[in-house]
Amino acid sequence: MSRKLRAAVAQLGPIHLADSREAVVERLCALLREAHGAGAKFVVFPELALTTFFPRWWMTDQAKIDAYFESEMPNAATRPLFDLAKEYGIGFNLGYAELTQEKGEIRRYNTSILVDPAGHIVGRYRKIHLPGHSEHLPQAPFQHLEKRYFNVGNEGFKVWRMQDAVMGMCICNDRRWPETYRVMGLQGVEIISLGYNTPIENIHHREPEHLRMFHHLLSLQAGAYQNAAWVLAAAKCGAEDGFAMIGGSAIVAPTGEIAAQALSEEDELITTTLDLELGEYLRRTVFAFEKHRRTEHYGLITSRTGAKTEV
Ligand code: ING
Repeated sequence: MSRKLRAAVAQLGPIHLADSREAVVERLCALLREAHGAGAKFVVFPELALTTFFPRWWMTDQAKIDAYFESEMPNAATRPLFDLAKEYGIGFNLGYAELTQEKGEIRRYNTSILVDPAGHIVGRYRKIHLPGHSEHLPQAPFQHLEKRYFNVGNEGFKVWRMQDAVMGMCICNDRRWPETYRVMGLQGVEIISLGYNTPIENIHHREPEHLRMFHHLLSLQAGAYQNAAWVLAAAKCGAEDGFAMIGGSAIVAPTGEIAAQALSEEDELITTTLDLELGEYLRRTVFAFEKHRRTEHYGLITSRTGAKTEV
C-alpha cells in the first residue's frame, strides 16, 4: 500500500525592514489558503519567515537585534497562522529567530519547527551550520552575521514521525553539507524540509551569479538522491530593501529529480503529491546503508574538522 502526502512549498518574496510581522503572517495565511485549495496537507515556509533577513545588517544594540526574535511560539503575531492551519488540518514547517533561556543563559537560535495538523509543535531544529562571519566587514556590500547573532544549534539533526511520514529538518546553509542529510538518512528520514535566504551576490569572492542557483539545486538533488528522501526547500527571495536573494524553491524526489520548482521571486506556492514509497527501492538497493557503507573507513569525517594534507 503506497503512502502519499500532498505537500506544498510556500515561497516568500521580499520582507522589507518596514514590514510588520502581522503583515507577513497575512501573507503566510494567504499561501496556506492556497495550499488548502490545492489539497496540500503539509506546507513548508522559509527560514526566518517572519522578518527581513536581518543578519545582513551590522547592529550592536542587543535590544535592536532581539527585536527580530520570538521569545514564545506561537505568539500573538503567529497565532492566526497556527489557528488557520489547525482549521484546515494542515501540518507545517516554520522558520523563525528563537530567543530562549537555557540553564539561566539567554540563547538565540535560527530555528524551525514542525507543527502537526492539530496545531501541536512536535519538532524543533536549531541551525547548526551558521555561515558568514561574526565581525563587521565595512567594505562588504552587505553583512552575513549569523555567526554573531545566533548560537550554534544544540539539538542535532533529528527525525519525527508526523502525518504517517518520517520527517526531518535543516536550514539554509545546512543543505550544502552532505553530513546534514546523511545523519537524517541514517535515521530513516523520508521527508527533509528546509527554508533558506540565499543572497545572489557572494561577498567573499567574485562569482558568476548563475552559480548560486546551480549550487542550491545541486545540493538539494544530491542530498535527496544519496539518502533516498524527498527534499522540500522554501526560499525567502527577491530584493529585500534592495538586497537580492535567489528564488528556486523546489520539491526534489528521492530519485534526485526536481518534481516542482518556483518560477518567480515573489510569494509563490508549489505543490506535489509525495509518494513516500518512491525511495524504498533505492534504500533496498544502491543505498542499502547496512549492506554497502564501510564505516571503518569514515573516521576522519567526525574526528577531523578542517582538511589536512599529510603527504
Ligand atoms: N544563506 C546562504 C546559504 O547557505 C551562503 C549563505 C550562500 C553560504 C552561498 C555559502 C554560499 O544559502 C544562509 N542563510 O545560510
